[in-house]
Amino acid sequence: LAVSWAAEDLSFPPGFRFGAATAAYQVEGAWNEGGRTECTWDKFVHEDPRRVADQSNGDVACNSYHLWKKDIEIAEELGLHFYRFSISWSRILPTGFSNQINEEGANYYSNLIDGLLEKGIEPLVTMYHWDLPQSLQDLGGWTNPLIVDWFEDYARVLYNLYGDRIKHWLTLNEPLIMCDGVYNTGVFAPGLFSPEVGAYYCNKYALLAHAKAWRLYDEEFKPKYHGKVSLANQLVWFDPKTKEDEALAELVIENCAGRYSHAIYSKEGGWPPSIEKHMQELSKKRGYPRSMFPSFTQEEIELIRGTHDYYAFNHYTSRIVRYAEEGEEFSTWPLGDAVDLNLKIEKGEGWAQGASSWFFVNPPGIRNQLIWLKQKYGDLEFMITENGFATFDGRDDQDRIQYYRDYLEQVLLAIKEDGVNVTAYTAWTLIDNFEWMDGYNVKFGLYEVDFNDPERKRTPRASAHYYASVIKSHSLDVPTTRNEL
Ligand code: GBH
Repeated sequence: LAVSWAAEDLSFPPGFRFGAATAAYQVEGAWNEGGRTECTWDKFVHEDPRRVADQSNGDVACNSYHLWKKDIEIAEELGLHFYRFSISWSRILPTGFSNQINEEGANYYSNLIDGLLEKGIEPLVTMYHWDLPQSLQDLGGWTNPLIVDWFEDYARVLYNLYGDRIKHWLTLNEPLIMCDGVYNTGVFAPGLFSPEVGAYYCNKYALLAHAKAWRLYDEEFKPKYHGKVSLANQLVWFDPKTKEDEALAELVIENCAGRYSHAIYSKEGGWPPSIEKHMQELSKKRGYPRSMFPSFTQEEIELIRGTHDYYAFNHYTSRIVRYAEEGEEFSTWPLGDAVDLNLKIEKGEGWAQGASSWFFVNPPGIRNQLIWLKQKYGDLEFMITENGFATFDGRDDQDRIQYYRDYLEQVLLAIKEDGVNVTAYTAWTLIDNFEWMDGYNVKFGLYEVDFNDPERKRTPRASAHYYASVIKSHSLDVPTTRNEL
């Protein structure tokens, strides 16, 4: 894999595009306004506020439901080419099902889309960013095979409402977190813990739901709207500690990236063979009569295979993988239960840490990830749909600027030295928002939000000025020290 060096030519290819992202539950607020019904995150945080570090919730958040025009102003000020936001399922479909469309909710997104287009900013839509209607969760949510149809119905509603104006869709944000993150840890909504079964059933139905939504667009909407549909994977990069650990690191990468990609992007389709085999053996060992990891039928393999128009992924951090030494306690897989692999997952030496416990800085990770994906799945179009840095308070965020600079440089190297076709980069996030279990303690925003102010005033950080100048010059050849918009 790549050795990292400094890029000489710091300009981005002419068509390369820059954006920023948010997600509905993290910014909108208005949780019970305008016909929106309860989602899993509402219930999760209301039921027991201690689930969130500062006992906060997304009831008001950035109040973007009312302040969306401010968000568009910010996007314009930054010079964004596109703005990625997500749609709240229960704002559009109060029953969770498509029998009833909430007009007020539908209008909210329609106005947001039109407002962005008026400013020449492309709206990029995520259909699902973890806020499942509670009504569907009560029926089993992502472990119920019927979710595949419910999601397809929801997707149809969205294509009908907005398909004329949306050119890039993402079906699911980070199925790894939706499934492994939820069921293997119990710390994400809906707070269920089922590492041996829940995570893997969710994994299967998430892929099928994506595939159905993709095929629906491809058959009925693409001919008239010519848009592209994908899903946004969460990819953590893993380096082997030594040469002896290489095969182990590869297995861990397959468990993180492959389990949500192989079925869609590989030529043969289906689960990554190494993972399927491992899970079969493990299931046997644990006394299950069949694999905990549900298999696909041939028909399902064909349904999922090839359901992409581009490869989208979110990336923040890396880890080092090695075999555990004798007597040492094993690590779990990323976001997983201990699956009887004698491995250790650690941070690398000298890696800086961001404000989140999981956040370690390793810029070459994003380049290695891109190279791996290209080698594995071919010369696809890649869009980075999230990347950004976690801090605590403060507006002079030089460490965030450094993170953006160094990660973007590695993206440039992947494009120029490794020939990876990366066409877009998305900063997480436009404005500080509800950072899930970290509440409002941890900040990812280019703009600071004052959560004590009823107006939720948004103020640019130093990194906002930096990102704006990168976009404007279409290059990293800009000063990293504070400069004005
Ligand atoms: C993204 O998730 C989300 O899409 C976004 O909503 C969120 O605000 C943003 O990132 C910042 O957190 O290194 O193996 O311990 C990221 C979800 C979950 C990614 C925990 C890293 C740790 C995995 N993160 N995960 S590991």
